[in-house]
Amino acid sequence: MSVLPPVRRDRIIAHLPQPFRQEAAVHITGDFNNKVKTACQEQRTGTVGFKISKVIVVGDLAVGKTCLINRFCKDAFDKNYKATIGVDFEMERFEVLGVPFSLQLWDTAGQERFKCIASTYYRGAQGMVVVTFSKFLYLTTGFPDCRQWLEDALKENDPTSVQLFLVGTKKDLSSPAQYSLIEQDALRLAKEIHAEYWAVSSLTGENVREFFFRLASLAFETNVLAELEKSGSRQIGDVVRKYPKQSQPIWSHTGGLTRSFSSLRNQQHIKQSVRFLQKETAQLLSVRMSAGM
Ligand SMILES: Nc1nc2c(ncn2[C@@H]2O[C@H](COP(=O)(O)OP(=O)(O)OP(=O)(O)O)[C@@H](O)[C@H]2O)c(=O)[nH]1
Ligand SMILES: [Mg+2]
Repeated sequence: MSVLPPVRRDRIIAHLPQPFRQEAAVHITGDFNNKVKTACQEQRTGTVGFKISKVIVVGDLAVGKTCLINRFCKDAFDKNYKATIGVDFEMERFEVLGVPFSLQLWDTAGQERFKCIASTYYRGAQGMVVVTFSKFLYLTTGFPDCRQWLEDALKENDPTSVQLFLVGTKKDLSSPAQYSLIEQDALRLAKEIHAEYWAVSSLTGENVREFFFRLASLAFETNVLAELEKSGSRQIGDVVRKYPKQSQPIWSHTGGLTRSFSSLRNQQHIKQSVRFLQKETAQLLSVRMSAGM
């Protein structure tokens, strides 16, 4: 029985997407790590195909966090501002090097009064996207908001294991001359906070897909490398083969991975993931109910 719908055709990643600017990338390689490619070919990616990687999107109110997520997940743009109450999330499924991979994108509220609720969702993030309105820089001096958001979000996570992105939104609102000034400072800030910088427009869609593909790919690579490290010299497939083979694949649409992970152990893993999601969804509903939504 299929638990999740198949991965959309336009969510398939076969090569590592390149950064927006080489000088603004923390991770500079032409393609996926060779070990990762081999592990995917040999279906030795452990539990990665069943994991949900959590990404939190933070930043001041009205900088464009929700629009960024909606442009990517729903290919929609709303020009009217509707503040996010507390938090919201979207799930996006990819297929990277033939392996299914899910991102859970947490859209947090920028308004000060919801910060307390939103911050309870920071924990366990593997990716963090600090969003800022690029033009703030042009109008003021620097990105004063970014450092505080980053500091707060990192308090709840291990800074060494979180991938950071700095995203400047509303690129369409800057002239090319303004934008080139903005970019110089943005690149400096990105370097300082060890984040990869992207400039996007949710209105036009410029760089939005490229950004999320890059994010998903880097998160995937990190997860596979962690699995390989965990298994050490053991072959992940060997562990799985200790368990009896099942007649029915767990997620029939996931192709190769299903064959490697038709084990009781993985059923348990799926149950854990589902329980985790149910818990977080219940919390989210109670937040919405208490906010009268
Ligand atoms: N021109 C332009 N406007 C944008 C863009 N992205 C967002 N906006 C507008 O900016 C406003 C705020 O966008 P949201 O995505 O709701 O902002 P937010 O960061 O989620 O705000 P909070 O939920 O309050 O934290 C809306 O009116 C959007 O239409 C963009 O790329 N270009
Ligand atoms: Mg919002």
